[in-house]
Amino acid sequence: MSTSATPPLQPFAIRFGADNATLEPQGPTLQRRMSDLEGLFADRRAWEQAVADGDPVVYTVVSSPVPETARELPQSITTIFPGDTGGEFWMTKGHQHPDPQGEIYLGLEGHGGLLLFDGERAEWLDISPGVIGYIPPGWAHRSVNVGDEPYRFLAVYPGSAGHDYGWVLTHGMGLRARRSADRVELVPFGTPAGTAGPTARSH
Ligand code: PAN
Ligand code: ZN
Repeated sequence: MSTSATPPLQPFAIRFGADNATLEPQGPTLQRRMSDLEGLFADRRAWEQAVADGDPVVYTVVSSPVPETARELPQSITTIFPGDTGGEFWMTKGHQHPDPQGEIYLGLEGHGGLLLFDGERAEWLDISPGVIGYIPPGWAHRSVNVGDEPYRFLAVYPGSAGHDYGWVLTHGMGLRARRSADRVELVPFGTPAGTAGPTARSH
C-alpha cells in the first residue's frame, strides 16, 4: 500500500522551450525583484539604490505541474539575470530544505555558481551548460550568475523537502561572490562590501 499523502501522478512528458525557458505543461511561476531580496546583499545602501532605481527583476522560477508533495519529484527552471549590487553578483535568496533531502541542478545556459553551506563549511561549484551540481542533504544552497548573460538551470528536488528561507538570514551562506575585474572573488560572508580580506579566493 502506498504511504504517500497523495496518489502519484500518471507518467507524462514535459517539453522545455529553450528559447524563453517555458515548460509545457507549466505549473507555478514566480519572479523575484530586488525588493524581494532585502537583507541579502552585503551593501545595504546599494540594495536600497537598486530598489529605488526601478526595482529590477533579479530572477524568475518556472515550475512544472508536479506538486511539492511526498514522493513526487518536482522540477523548476531558474533564470538569474546578469548584474551586481555593490559588486556582489545577482543571486537567488538561497534556502535550506527543512526535511534534509538532496537535490540536483543541471546548467542550461550562461555561467553560474552554486554556493553550498552546511553551517560550518562553504563550497562553490562552477555551473555551466551540461554540468550537474549535486546538493547533498543538509547543505543550504544559493545560485549566483557570474556571467554577462542570463544564467539558467534546471533543479530537481524531492517534493517533501520544503524551503526554509529564514535559515540563510540567520546563518548566512559562508561566502559571497563578488565581481573583481573579470574574475569571481569569493569573500567571507561577513566581509563588508569592497574590503575583501586576505582569505579571499579567486575563481
Ligand atoms: C530551486 C530554487 C530556485 C530559486 O528550485 O528554489 O533556484 O531559489 P530560491 O528558492 O533560493 O529563491 C531549489 O533549490 N529548489 O529546492
Ligand atoms: Zn533547494
